[in-house]
Amino acid sequence: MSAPNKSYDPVEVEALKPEEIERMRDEALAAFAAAGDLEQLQEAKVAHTGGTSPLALANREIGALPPHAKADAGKRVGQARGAVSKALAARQAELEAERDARVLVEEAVDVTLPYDRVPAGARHPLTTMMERVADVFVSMGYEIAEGPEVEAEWFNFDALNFTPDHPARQMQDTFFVHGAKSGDSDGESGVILRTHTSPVQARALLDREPPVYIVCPGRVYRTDELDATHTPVFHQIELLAVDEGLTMADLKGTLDHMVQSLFGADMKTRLRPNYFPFTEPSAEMDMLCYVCRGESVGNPDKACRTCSSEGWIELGGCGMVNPRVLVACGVDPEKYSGFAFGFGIERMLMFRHNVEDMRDMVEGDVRFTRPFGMEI
Ligand code: FA5
Repeated sequence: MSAPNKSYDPVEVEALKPEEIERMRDEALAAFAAAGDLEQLQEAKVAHTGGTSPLALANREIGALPPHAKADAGKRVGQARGAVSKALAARQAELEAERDARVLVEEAVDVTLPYDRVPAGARHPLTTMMERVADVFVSMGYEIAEGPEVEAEWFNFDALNFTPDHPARQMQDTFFVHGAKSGDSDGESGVILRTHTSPVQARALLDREPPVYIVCPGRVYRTDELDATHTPVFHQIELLAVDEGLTMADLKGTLDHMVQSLFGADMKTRLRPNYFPFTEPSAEMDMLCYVCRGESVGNPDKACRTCSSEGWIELGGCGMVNPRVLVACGVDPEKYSGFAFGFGIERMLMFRHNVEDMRDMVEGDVRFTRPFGMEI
């Protein structure tokens, strides 16, 4: 409080008496302290700092004081109002902190609780890989063709120029559903699980008139043991083109286009002589190593695990359709020629995504499929 001023009568205005102002201040401070939550504090704030609060009204009275008394009264009211707004801010911060702490507890989520929602599924990477390859050919105008997995021996072998004593027909390579009926004068075909997608070549040629451009993704079966690089049930993609004037150059161009679409514009393929009964000439097709692009060859500093530093990866088999197959399917080999190729999707997935063990693809563990994304 200021020093007594003889020419000033503090009793001139009741509301500005020093003890009155102290009372107003103390009441405000007590109301703030008593407010138990932010709502009550808001009410106390309106009552003690609002336009009609005692201190605001007292402030207005200052104007009515004689000039010599204004400064002293103004100082007292100002100090009281300052103390009130400081106490209000402090209590506000206190109550907000309490509220935040309470909300954190009340709205806490236990992320370790067992989760009862069914996780969204996704297609297997083998399926999406197969579709991706098929799409390359669909965009070139090829048609998707299908054939049965339980297949007539005739389509799987005879129509494709496999001789009756070909080793692939043996029980150790092929799952037989039942063999040819013995003593059957019509020589009725046995029934097997198809060992490759090539029987769809014969089915497509019997179904359609050339020109024929088909791509066939599908599941095939062999009596191979399940190991890191083999499975008894796997997937192949078959391609067949039969038209007038097709040559090995068309085959090579198509293969290059496929690997460039799937692996990048600098990709290329190479052909190595091979033998398949249903193509002549036949070749093994390799593509430039997807990882080292051939740079690991003769370069121990850049050794490549994907291609064992050979620079090339084996993709599958291919060749010009054997005229005997065309004849067996009623197509004139004098007029038409064709090319075909087929390869394994599991092997492609292995080297494209560095999968070291093929068994991971068939065990159905989502920890394997999840990194491929939830593509549907
Ligand atoms: C064939 O199956 C021929 N039908 C391919 C063909 C089509 C040649 C058209 C000419 C014209 P092959 O037996 O090599 O060929 O098998 C092709 C691919 O299937 C192999 O390169 C390999 O990638 C895959 N494959 C073969 N056996 C298995 C297996 N047990 N597990 C996983 N993939 C396999």
